[in-house]
Amino acid sequence: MKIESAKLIVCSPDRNFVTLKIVTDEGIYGLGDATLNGRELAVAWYLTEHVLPCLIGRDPFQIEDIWQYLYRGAYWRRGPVTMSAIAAVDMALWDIKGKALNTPVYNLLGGKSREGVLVYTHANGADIAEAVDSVQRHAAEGYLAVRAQSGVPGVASSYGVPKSGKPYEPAERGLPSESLWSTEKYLNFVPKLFDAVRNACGEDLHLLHDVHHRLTPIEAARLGKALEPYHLFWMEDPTPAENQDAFRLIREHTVTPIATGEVFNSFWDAHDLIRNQWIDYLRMTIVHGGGITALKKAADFAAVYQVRTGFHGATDLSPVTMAAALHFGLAVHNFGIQEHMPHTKLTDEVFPHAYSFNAGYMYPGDAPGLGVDIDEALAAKYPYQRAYLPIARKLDGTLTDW
Ligand code: EZ4
Ligand code: CO
Repeated sequence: MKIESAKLIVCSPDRNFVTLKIVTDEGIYGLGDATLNGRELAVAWYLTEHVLPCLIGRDPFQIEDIWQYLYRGAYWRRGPVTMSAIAAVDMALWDIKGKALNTPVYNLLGGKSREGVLVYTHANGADIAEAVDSVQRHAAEGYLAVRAQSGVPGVASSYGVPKSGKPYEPAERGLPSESLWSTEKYLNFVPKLFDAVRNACGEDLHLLHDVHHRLTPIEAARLGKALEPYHLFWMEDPTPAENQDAFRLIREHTVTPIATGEVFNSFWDAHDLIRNQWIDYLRMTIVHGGGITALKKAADFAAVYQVRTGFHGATDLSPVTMAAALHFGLAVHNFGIQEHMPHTKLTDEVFPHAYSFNAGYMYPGDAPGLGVDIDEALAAKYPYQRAYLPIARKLDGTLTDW
């Protein structure tokens, strides 16, 4: 089998997605997600101009060699644009191999280690009462794990809280919006939120919280300690992770489990975090981390240190990445949990898929390959629209981490 052609489908069914389609001379095709939120066209052009011409005529079964060709062969390594482009190719090749061998991708990754993939979803509210209500509603829908975020009194447009009535979607069309941030108000508030949520929901529900890189290490240590009575499943991205050593300080002060890595694009971003056991869950994603091939190696390394996976799964990860993550999560031994922020109805129509949710777990389905397709005619009706993630400023106007 040979790769005959490859193309990009850039569309915006409620939000932007960049999808790679690789077609073989046997008529089998594979899909890969190349969506990098707010920087979509950089990846699309990187693929179109620099990567796709090199793929034509290659054997799509040689996934490892093609990965090395695109990684080492570029000379310039790492970075979100490069690694998302490599990931898209990698996903499409695993999809093709599964279809050619008539088996779901989880079978190519070692087979089922479990029957379903535990997922957590997002609950949020403008205040504590609304947030508690939202957690309870998601638990009633069957979720066994829920992330709770709430508006912080005195801080307009807090992370994770939607503008009235709409589901939360961080990227917005047009230029970047601005949100405000106060560490002091947040740190005083969050323990009260989890006291209320835990009291209302009992001991069994898994509760998670995303700090979204807003704290210094010592502030994160204080928060982790304050949240210990509510035994969170994890505290996410407590501090930016460019300096992996920052997590040592947090670890020395609290037993609240820590998850990080949704912005990582290389195993090396996580190397010290894992080998020093400063984190409990690795949030790298298949799309931004270089594909299934790269993440399998990262997960296997993490397994040696009892670090589990907890992959990013917000709406900017397309249904193709979602499917890849579910196959991966069903197979690897050290799977922990998978984030699930459901896509809109329109997105699901553009990407028909075999995966499903039932009673707290997701299932990749048994279709060959990844089990996701794209309706190109429908996608064409929703052209790309420029969109950005917000930026954040402190109350005095200083730009800070969003
Ligand atoms: O900020 O998906 O855990 N989920 C998150 C998301 C991310 C966006 C970035 O594109 O942190 O809200
Ligand atoms: Co996050």
